[in-house]
Amino acid sequence: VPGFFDLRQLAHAPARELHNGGWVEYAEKPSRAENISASLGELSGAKDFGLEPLLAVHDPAYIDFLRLAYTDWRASGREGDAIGYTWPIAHRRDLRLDRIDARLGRYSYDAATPIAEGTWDAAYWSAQTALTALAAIVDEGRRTSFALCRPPGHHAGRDYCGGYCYLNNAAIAARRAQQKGLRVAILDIDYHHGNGTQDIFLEDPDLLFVSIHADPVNDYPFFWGHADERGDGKGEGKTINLPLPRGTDMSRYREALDMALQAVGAHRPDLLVLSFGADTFEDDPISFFRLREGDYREIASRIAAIDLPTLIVMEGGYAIDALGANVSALLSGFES
Ligand code: SP5
Ligand code: ZN
Repeated sequence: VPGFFDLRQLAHAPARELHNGGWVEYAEKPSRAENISASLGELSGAKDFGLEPLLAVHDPAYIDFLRLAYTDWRASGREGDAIGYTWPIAHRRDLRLDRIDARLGRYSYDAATPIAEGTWDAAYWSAQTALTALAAIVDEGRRTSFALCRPPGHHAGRDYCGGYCYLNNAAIAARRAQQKGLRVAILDIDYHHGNGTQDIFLEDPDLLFVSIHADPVNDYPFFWGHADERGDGKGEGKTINLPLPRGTDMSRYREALDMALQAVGAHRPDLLVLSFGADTFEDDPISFFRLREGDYREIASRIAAIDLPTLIVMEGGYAIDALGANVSALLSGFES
């Protein structure tokens, strides 16, 4: 499976995040990508497709916010990384305020997503990596490709960041594929619900979004990913959420995966985008499923069996020393 990664994605390195009422080390570290890259060997760099495919998913005012937030934070006399502390509740007025603290609240929904000096550059190249991996399939005829996206993307919506995500890499690639005339399904198998991706395609009748994740009754992001969220308007039925309990192992996961794959097949897509998080791993430090390294190979074999061109986009996974082995196990299931 050809893999793609750009060294500029390492520029994003926030120092800390708010967790359990105190500051802890930021879990989404640059070394995540380094561990995967070391395990996979040769990866190709990203081509530059510019801002246009990003703006096909994200609000232009949100993109401006991401580009300027760190500079404006420092210009307002602050130290460290930009992070909000006030968030509007769901039925907010669309106030376009200038103060950096207000913009951090307006364009994010949690305290896990600081904006550091290298954040914009890294997020930009992470998205370009997804687009480059898509081009390997669409323009070069590859069957499967792997985008080592970092920072990840699936929690980022049209006009918000959250959950270590700034630009929605999978959504940006999926939308570009749609614009090239392809019918697309997104299967999200990160431990956490892909709320940003769901929101972006919620009313889209042509794109199927299926997510298998920890039940948001107990786990982040709490306010999305419940089984009764099925899509809105013309997109009704094109969002499928399969929440699973903490402690889920491969026997239970397999049933959900087979249901998800049946729905993907029934959608008759030309392309599958797989949002892959290795935070379903048994030793993940912030998650509570019990998948093992060998299970990723089986998951991939089952996905490969529905026989679709597949773009794999990296999302979460925080057991850093095991990440490369888990990603390699997944990719090995697509090669056989
Ligand atoms: C892409 C992805 O997997 N995002 C997950 C975001 C989860 N954030 C909420 C959990 C915060 C736990 N932070 C613990 C840090 C320990 N160093
Ligand atoms: Zn996750």
